[in-house]
Amino acid sequence: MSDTIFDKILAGQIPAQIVYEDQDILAFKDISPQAKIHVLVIPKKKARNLSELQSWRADEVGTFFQKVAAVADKLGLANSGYRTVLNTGREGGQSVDYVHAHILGGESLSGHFA
Ligand code: DGP
Repeated sequence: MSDTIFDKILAGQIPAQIVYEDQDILAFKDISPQAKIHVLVIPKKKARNLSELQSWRADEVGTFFQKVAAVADKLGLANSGYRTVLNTGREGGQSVDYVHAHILGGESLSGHFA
């Protein structure tokens, strides 16, 4: 699997504004924010996209999604609410082939999808 920009952020080879990190995930600000708060969460165990998470153990997938929610809480979004997005593949609008959850919030988001 070739290195993506997110592999390089995870390896510390290029900078990012990290908002949270633990043994399982890294959360950092999106370089092109689509809302007042726009953070990306990646698992440290690499997968290209949501589809590939089917080959993970259920507890690994569960940990990832629990931690996405925990990052949203840490960002202060639990009460106000927020949007999570996972784009998969070309027609899904995925531009970086390293699975990542978008957390968007800090303002009222229009419509049902970004
Ligand atoms: P997606 O379209 O779902 O693959 O989203 C990829 C996101 O990654 C997009 O919103 C912009 C963001 N992004 C791309 N390159 C960088 C980067 O070098 N640093 C950061 N922090 N975000 C990036």
